[in-house]
Amino acid sequence: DGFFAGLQMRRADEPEAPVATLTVEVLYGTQTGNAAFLAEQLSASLRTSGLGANLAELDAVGVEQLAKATHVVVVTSTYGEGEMPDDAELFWEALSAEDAPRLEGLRYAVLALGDSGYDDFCQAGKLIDLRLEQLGAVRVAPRADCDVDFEETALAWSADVAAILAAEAPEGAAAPASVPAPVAPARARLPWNRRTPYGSRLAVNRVLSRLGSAKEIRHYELELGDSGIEYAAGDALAVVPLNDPALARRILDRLGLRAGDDADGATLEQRMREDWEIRTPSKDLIAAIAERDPESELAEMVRRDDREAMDSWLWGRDLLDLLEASPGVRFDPVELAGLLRPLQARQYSISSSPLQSPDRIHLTVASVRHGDDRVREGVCSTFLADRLSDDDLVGIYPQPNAAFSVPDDGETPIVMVGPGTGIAPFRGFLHERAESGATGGNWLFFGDQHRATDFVYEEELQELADRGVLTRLDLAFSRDQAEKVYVQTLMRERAAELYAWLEEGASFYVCGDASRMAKDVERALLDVVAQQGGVDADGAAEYLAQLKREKRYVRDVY
Ligand code: 2AM
Repeated sequence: DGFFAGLQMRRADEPEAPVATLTVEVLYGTQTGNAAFLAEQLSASLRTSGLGANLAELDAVGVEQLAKATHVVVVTSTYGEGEMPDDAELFWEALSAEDAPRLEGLRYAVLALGDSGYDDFCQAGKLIDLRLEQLGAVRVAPRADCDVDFEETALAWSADVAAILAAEAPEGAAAPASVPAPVAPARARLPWNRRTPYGSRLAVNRVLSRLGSAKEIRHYELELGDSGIEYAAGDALAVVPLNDPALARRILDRLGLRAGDDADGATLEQRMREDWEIRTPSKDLIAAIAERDPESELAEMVRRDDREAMDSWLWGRDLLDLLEASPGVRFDPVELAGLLRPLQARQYSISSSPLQSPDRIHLTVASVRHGDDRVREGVCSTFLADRLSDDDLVGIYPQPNAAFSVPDDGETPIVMVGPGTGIAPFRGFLHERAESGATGGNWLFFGDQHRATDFVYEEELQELADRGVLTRLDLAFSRDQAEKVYVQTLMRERAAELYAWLEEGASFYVCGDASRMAKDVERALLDVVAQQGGVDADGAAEYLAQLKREKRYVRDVY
């Protein structure tokens, strides 16, 4: 009676597991693959300790199926402003419905991944945890909320939960001590990671946008050398930046600290440069400044707990701005170390295909710079753009994104919507389809502010069109006419054709801005389906849900 029996596969080299005495459904919701990876490891640990483990995406599971299970572990990330990851949306819709079935027989635990830089930290995991409880399920272990450096918390939690579940098995499950440390498979699968990134040479750094553009979009090529890194079109690359040393020095000056002071075995300046986020203030740091400068505007907002006012005040301000607004505030090096978050690697969608560029990963990145009096710069985009000399190596590691890939079947048509730097993975897709001889149609919606300055990769796209690879190109340059024209405007104008492509089995991809563009594109898609398919809003929503289930509506949005 395997709930997902088909997924319970045993590799030939795995030892024969004893007959499982208890089966755990290990369900994940993932945006970049971290939650899937952790769920996979947990499943492996459970199996090694003699339990059954069925691994599946949340969206692959119906709530009725959940009602039949005895034990479930949910590992989910959160994306955007507290939203479910794309492969957990359908699950959440069903679980949060008023008529969701009671789950009294179910015992569960939730591991939540998130980023404490956002207000709705770990929101997806929190919601699922609470809803399962409301439906009568019994929590066997407290939820853990992991921040961006999730490894340690996640591994400790997984070991605890594996032990608790093993103890719940009626008999025969191995003692928790035998649960293997899941670190080993992590290394085997991902030889390069945040702690040990591969040092890559930046071979190309070229500006794509033309003079006069509001943006600075660059093309980068990073050498893979002897790293052994393999990648797929649609994957992401993590880049480990270094902070701007001039900014680090200004912050230290402002705090009255000396660059050469010792901070845990390194100089303060070095740690500012390599280890901590010094551009965006952490919540702890904001609270600490407010506490030491109770008369400040910031302190007033913290006291009122006014999120909106705070967000708009913080917009465009960096850590140095906060310190300058509260000039009396001082921290010693130990306090500072406690208040700054670890420097994160930044992830970029890869813009090349391994078939066309096996030895170099290409990135297409907008340099973030704003401010008049003092230019505030994006940490990693300007590290790549400005701060690397020819001898410097850049720390990188791959972040596979198997969900965002060209269809296995080359005959399947694809529709790609990627304005701005959202074009990145689709350049990779087009190269991939060209090199693999895929015959399915390739339709790209691209756009930006102005054709004259922002039409990146114009010649290359033209050439792909001439070769018959790029079957259709629809361009939305929003500011070249009085009325705004966006990618979704063109989708609506081409409704009949777009719907015909979907009906022919096309996959539909979206990449780029999550906060507005991706939402508007989804609305346009729903309208196209309703209008052309002759269905109401519910019918269109179901059509889209079906595309999602078939992995034919996939997004890489941020
Ligand atoms: P705008 O800035 O002229 O309004 C890339 O940034 C492109 O996305 C720009 O042309 C920008 O137009 C456009 N854009 C802004 N908001 C958008 C939205 N909600 N949907 C789609 N495109 C949008």
